[in-house]
Amino acid sequence: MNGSKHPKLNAWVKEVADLCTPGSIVWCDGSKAEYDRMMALLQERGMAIPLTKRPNSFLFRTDPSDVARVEDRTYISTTTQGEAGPTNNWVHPDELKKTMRGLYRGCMRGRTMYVIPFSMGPVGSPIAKIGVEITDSAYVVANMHIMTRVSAKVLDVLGENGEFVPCLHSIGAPLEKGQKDAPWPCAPIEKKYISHFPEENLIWSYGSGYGGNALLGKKCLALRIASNIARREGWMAEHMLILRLTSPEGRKYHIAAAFPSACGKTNLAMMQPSLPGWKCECIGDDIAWMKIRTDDRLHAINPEAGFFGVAPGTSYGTNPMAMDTLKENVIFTNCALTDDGDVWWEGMTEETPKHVIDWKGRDWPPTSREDAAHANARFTAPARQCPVISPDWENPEGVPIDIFIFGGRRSSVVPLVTEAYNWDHGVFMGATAASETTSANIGAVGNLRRDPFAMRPFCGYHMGDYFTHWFTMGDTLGHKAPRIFYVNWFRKSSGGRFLWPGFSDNSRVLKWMCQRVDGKVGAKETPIGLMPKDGDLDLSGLNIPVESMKELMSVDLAAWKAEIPDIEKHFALFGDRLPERLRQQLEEMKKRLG
Ligand code: TSX
Ligand code: MN
Repeated sequence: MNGSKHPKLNAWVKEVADLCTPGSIVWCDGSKAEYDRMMALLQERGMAIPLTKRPNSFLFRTDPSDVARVEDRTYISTTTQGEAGPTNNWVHPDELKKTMRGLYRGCMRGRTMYVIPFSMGPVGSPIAKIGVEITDSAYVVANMHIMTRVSAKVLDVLGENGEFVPCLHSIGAPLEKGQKDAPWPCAPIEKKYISHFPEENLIWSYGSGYGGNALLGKKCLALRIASNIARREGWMAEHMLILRLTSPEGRKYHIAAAFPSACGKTNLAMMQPSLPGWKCECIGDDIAWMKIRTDDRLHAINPEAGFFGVAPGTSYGTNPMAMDTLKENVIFTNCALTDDGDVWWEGMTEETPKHVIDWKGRDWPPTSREDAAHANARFTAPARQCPVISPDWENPEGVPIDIFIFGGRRSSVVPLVTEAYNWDHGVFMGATAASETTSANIGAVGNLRRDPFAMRPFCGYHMGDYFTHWFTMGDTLGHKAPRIFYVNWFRKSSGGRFLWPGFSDNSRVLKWMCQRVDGKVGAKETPIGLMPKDGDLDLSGLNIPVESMKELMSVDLAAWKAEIPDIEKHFALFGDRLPERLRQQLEEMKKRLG
């Protein structure tokens, strides 16, 4: 392939080539042969290490400075700062483009520029969107093959004047004649920019080759840019997993759930119920695009085609379905390498291998004080390889959502499950969602961080307006709106032990939610929401002491009242764009707490 039938696309590609001056240009077709060419090239350069234990799978090690998303270098660039809001970094588009053009000038010297046409969502689906990523990284090309739908068919759908989101990416490391390439070329932190121009649906990323900074279909397009488009067009782009739960009677329920990082979202997305007769299928583990369809219900699709998951902590104990997804055709990044040519990470096996090569490429004895795999080490794996992927995961119509779940990691105060009294109360739950930071997050361990709808790093406009959009969607959906719940799998006893077994046993909580949807069980009114009545949560086959269940379900009025100043401080951040309906919800909760 060499160009498209789309004059605007061809003009943009030429404009970028004139600016970045690559050695050559390659149009990608998403084929297996192309993937193999990328991997052959990356092996030749020593960047891809083939794994003898897993067919067609490779390990990559990034530069130690390029291991995660860079939130302080991420920008929402709108004409006014007010539009970006208090949770986003902002620079005026004219200034940011001037700076970045300076960086892009000649930045692909000595490298190949790849043009990747991709679809977020099944090609041709009415909910899907097309993007074109230009990148100078073969690692990005290979990952985009797995995470999105890359193909020549995308260009056919684009035709001569179809719409696409231009996504420009460079690692920011030109290669001069005779210069030896770095093991993982990238730019220093102060030259990294992850920029979004939502007023023109445009993405410019510079200086990082890592995941969320470089695979622009995911966080940049499917969340930050799509959240803007969704608000304008009346739909939702959310940081949510999607799963289908089927009851023993064969009734299907569809659940979308938002959790901040380190709460086990991918584990829940692939969870296998401990309750006999209940079945769970995965539709997506990270992003949901949801539109109101002709039945007036909210339908969700997973815009992605793969999983870009955190490896450490993933095991046959915590997520057997993910482990089975990782048997072949996987890209591993910053995992450790075993002596027999497999990957390893902390928490993968009960026994630590006697020797591995750590993520920095050094000999690692188990006595080392450092972890062998980076805490943010990743796998990139095709969703179709998941043994419990739903047969409807690529249904272009999406699946009708019955239930929204919000949650966070709280060692105290927040009970296992509460149901919102109504949509507005549910929006309040989402807007005040909070999680205690773990070693996998930024900041001190154990701090409470408010992460509204788990969208703090991903909402591409003013978060106060985003809350308003949620109210508007609820008004449109009326009685067909999904029910909203809040969960906390992580409450601990006064003695410091987890009170709830979690994982497969979370199906017991999901079952109660389904029964609530069907009006089959009642609920207890508490100041913080509706809760299961004694005996309604199916605990058959578990032996949790009655005292533990009491502690897990308790609502400590004093502790909840003590949360209010922090919620008020959080709300104050959004200034006059905080919807009145949220303030009202806070007042009502205060009244209920007495
Ligand atoms: O993912 C988790 N989930 C959701 C699973 C579907 N994790 C792992 C979080 C780290 C990313 C959990 N950890 C969950 C959970 O529900 N619960 C816990 C806390 C916990 C940890 C270990 C035990 C129990 C609870 N072990 C035993 O009870 C033996
Ligand atoms: Mn995510």
